[in-house]
Amino acid sequence: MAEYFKDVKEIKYEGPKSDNPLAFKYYNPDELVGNKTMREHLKFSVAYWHTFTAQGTDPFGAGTMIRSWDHIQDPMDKAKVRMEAAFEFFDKLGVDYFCFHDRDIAPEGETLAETNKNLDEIVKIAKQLMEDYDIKLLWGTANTFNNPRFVHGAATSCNADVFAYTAAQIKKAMDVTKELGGEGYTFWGGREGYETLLNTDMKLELDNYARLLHMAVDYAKQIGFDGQFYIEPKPKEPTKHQYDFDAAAVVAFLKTYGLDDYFKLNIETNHATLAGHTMQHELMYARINNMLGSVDANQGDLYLGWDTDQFPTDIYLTTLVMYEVLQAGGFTTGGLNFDAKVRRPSFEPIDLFYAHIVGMDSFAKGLKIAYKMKQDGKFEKIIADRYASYTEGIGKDIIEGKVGFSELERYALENNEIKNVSGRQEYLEWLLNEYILGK
Ligand code: XLS
Ligand code: NI
Ligand code: NI
Repeated sequence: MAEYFKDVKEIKYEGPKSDNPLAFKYYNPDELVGNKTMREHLKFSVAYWHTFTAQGTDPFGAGTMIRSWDHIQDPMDKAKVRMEAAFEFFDKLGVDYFCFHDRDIAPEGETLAETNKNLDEIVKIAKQLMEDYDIKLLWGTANTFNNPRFVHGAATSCNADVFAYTAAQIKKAMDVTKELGGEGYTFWGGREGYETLLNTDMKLELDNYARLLHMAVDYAKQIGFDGQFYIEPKPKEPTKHQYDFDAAAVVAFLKTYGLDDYFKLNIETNHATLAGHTMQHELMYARINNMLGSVDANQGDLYLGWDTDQFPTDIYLTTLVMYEVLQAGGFTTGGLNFDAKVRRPSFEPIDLFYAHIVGMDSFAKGLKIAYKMKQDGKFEKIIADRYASYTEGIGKDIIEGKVGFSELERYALENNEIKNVSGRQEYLEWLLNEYILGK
């Protein structure tokens, strides 16, 4: 097999003193953090679309990426070579997982039948490579947003033929995910939303979206796919409003339509930001609803209002993400998928390594800090103390449902002096800094 990333050898752990940018300073895969190794905690995954398919286009400019498969004309030949290159990359980087959309890995044909045939051919190659390199599929998904047929949405399109096509495409993507032993299957509603309510039957669109998800649940049972289903919230982009707006909207949707037993959430940092939330908020919301499934690890740009999907480098972010993940008991089926792309001017192949390495090191460091925070239990204790009033007296009665308005009125009338204590935010931010900066 040809070598595609000739300038790079296997990326190794060299420790914090190393100044080699092609080595890990913090990610030491077999190092124990608690009773799990870093590799088991973090479950890193590479996103095929950003790293291997995307060319660096933006609304104002053409692709810039230089890739060793650029010269190949035939789309199937290109898809095959790219797949081989991808596995060399996963292997050199030392990740255990990847994620893909059906259309990232194989080109569309003239008809759906031909498209499916193309996909089957590439999946066969992927399966072999997965075995050869011992790489697993974190989740698969279908791209039901790029092709012009999805102009009005996919499951939420006004056009029933598009709904049918979407179902057929997802059915196939689920087959393929199962074939590759995928640990999950993600629904990201790229165009499941609207541009204007003046032409939109919101009730029908939401009902139809739920109908499609129920069909997916039924089909999973039919074929014996036992991977985890995820919904990935995002408030907007490409549509003006997406129905899977944020974790809260998705949890409510799943409960409304009786789907909550079958889905967890795949939370992405930049989507949280677009929804006006912190990533910690989204993760916590998912966690307290037992729906924290997986993470699309990236970060946005403070000064740009769209999904820039940058590689995560912010240690405050990675620490708080891992703190939530640890609070949830760690990943089971999910992991940290780098749904992130190199900047358009970072067009050389080596930039792909630099990008993933800084992302992995940032999360490794975040994991270690978060683990210490959790072990010390200081934040948990502060929260427990803050709500102590609910563990005795009237608070306990409230929690236990022993009192109603009349009893509470009687209590309040007798209790004229209410005393509050400080929320200590600045102290807590100091405490977080203590952990981040280390002693
Ligand atoms: C786009 C989404 C997408 C999903 C997979 O913003 O993040 O990449 O993760 O369809
Ligand atoms: Ni994503
Ligand atoms: Ni995104």
